[in-house]
Amino acid sequence: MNTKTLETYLQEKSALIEETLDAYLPQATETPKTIHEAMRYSVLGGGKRIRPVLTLAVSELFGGFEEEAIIPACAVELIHSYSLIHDDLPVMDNDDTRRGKASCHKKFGDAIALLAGDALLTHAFQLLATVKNPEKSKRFAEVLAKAAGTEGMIGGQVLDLEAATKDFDLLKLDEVTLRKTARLIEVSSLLGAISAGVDETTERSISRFGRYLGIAFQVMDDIIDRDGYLRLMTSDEAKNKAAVLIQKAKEELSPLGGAREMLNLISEAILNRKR
Ligand code: GRG
Repeated sequence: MNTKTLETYLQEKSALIEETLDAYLPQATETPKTIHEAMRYSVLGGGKRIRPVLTLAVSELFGGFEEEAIIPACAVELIHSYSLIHDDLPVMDNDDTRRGKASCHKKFGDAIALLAGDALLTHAFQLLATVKNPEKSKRFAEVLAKAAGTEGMIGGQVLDLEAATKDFDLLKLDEVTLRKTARLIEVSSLLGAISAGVDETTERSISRFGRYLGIAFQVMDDIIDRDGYLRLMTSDEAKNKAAVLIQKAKEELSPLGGAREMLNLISEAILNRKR
């Protein structure tokens, strides 16, 4: 399998994700229109879709059904999109642009952007409630809430805010990264495994795989933005840290058997990413 194949795979999965998100998001014509427009504006037509692609690719590795995995895949992308809207707000990072266009609050105002984020978070769980298998529906909601809440992304964001006013060391930065970025990427992988119905040991391996990938993803993000880890190490050292993590991620996959080629390629693409 070569880069071209990965590119085609990502294009195909992104198209499916876009189509499904489009179908499940409220129409912009539904009242109140502004909030629906803001939700659709922020979710559709942009982003690398790395998290939902991981859900689909992990499910595929274990022979899961794509039509089942696409629901948790879209739910995780809705949560990710909400976090970006809120992170761009003036009370957080105050960013004017996101995904190559005006950030949600720049286009719709702070109040609608805040509410659009809230609505996307709510909508993610509404989507999971549509899963026919009640056990899976419950597990999806449970693991996603944990990864997005104070144990994960929100907790990481708080630690990050606090770190800005305190001493910053590698241990603290690793903890922020684990919670703020890696937990959501970890759960994206785990959702695919749960969807495919794997055993507990395999779930744990896949979680570790996603966690290593998630930390590496943030390290690479910091290299691209010349921020975060680059405040504590050189770019070469950071790249080396990411490479070790990607290697560990791939090692988690190797005992699992199956056609791991695509997940290996996705892992390598994270290490080589330029955006
Ligand atoms: C809930 C306010 C709030 C924040 C949570 C996730 C987060 C913390 C903030 C978002 C900003 C940020 C830089 C997060 C780190 C994770 C990260 C690198 C996000 C960007 O993800 P990509 O590159 O974005 O996958 P696209 O646009 O491709 O989906």
